[in-house]
Amino acid sequence: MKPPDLNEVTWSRLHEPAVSARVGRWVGICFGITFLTGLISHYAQAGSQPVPFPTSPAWGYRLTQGLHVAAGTAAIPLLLVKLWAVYPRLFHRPPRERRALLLHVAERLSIGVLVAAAIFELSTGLMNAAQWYPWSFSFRASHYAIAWVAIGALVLHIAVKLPVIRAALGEDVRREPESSERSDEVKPSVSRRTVLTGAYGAALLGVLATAGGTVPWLRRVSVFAVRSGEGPQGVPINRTAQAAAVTEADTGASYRLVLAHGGNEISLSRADLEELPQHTEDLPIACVEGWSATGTWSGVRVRDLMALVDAPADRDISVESMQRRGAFSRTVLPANFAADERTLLALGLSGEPLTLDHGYPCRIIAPNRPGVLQTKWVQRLEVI
Ligand SMILES: Nc1nc2c(c(=O)[nH]1)N[C@H]1C(S)=C(S)[C@@H](COP(=O)(O)O)O[C@H]1N2
Ligand SMILES: [Mo]
Repeated sequence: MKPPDLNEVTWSRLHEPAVSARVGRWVGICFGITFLTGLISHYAQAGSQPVPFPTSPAWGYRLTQGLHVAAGTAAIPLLLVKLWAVYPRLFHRPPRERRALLLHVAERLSIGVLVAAAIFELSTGLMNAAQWYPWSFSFRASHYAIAWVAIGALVLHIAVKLPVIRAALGEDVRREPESSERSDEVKPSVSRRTVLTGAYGAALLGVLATAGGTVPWLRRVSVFAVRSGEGPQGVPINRTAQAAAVTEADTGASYRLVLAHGGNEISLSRADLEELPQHTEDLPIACVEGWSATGTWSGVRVRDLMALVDAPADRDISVESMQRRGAFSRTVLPANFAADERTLLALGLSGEPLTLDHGYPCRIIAPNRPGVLQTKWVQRLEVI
């Protein structure tokens, strides 16, 4: 008995390169943006940087990380439509001839790697933004490593498919052909334009959802934004004091900030900090999750504080939180951040003392610094 010809089972013009190359082009653009902005974010968070991450412009990380999450979110529906557009090819019969077969297997393997890496990146990124960690591996290390796999496989894929992509993009998808050259065509119930418009529309929704975490007027329509953009003193809270196990007792009258440099050590109460020269800066909190918000912070310059223990200006500072556990309980403030006059140990936000959830008695706020490193509930600053 003759087996059914799988090549022809689900063929329709919706599954032709004219559609998949168009959606694929946007998947590629989104992955390019997420890759480059991801490298920036990874570098900004690296423990040691051969070239210091710049402190200006203050809104730089806010922009790059906003783009990262927006492009990644937009890529989710685009990738799904792209996979749907090409899936009938999975059922194509492999060629018989040895050399052709080898090439076919190599192509399938590389596409398998690309698809797996792309799905891994988009799903872990989305889950990280939603603060859902059903895994035990380090998000940052694995998201970063697999990004290289995804981008490498993507570049290879584009290179191999370039002739097909070129021809497909040259085709006019607005005009539906009256009849196909193929007699076996399954007549699709929607047009190619509808499929493409749907894909782009869904991607745009993803961008709006992300932007809603940053742009105030968008918040009301961004039902998918992971943070509402609202919080005490006009800035959202990421981790609350309760979640970080920081109590009112820790932050009460017995609270002391320790400044240390070699053998020099002094401790200051919150009242002592209020006696020091105060400065006010408008700076954003820009979270890796993509949302950001500008606050009007007031407090003491970190460089003024470190001068109290005769610290040289060209040294990294270790920032220790009262939070005892977790990756962000201790961070490093690179020398150029510590020296920048906009870098504050903030005591207040919006003209009021910080709320406990925003880091009372004091927190770090520095320009162009990833939100995760804007350490709250600071208890010790030490020259490294
Ligand atoms: N000690 C400590 N500081 C922290 C965090 C934390 O978990 N622990 N979260 C960081 C993250 S991820 C962000 S985005 C900002 C958010 O600051 P906010 O809650 O005041 O908006 O605080 C940062 N500071
Ligand atoms: Mo964050």
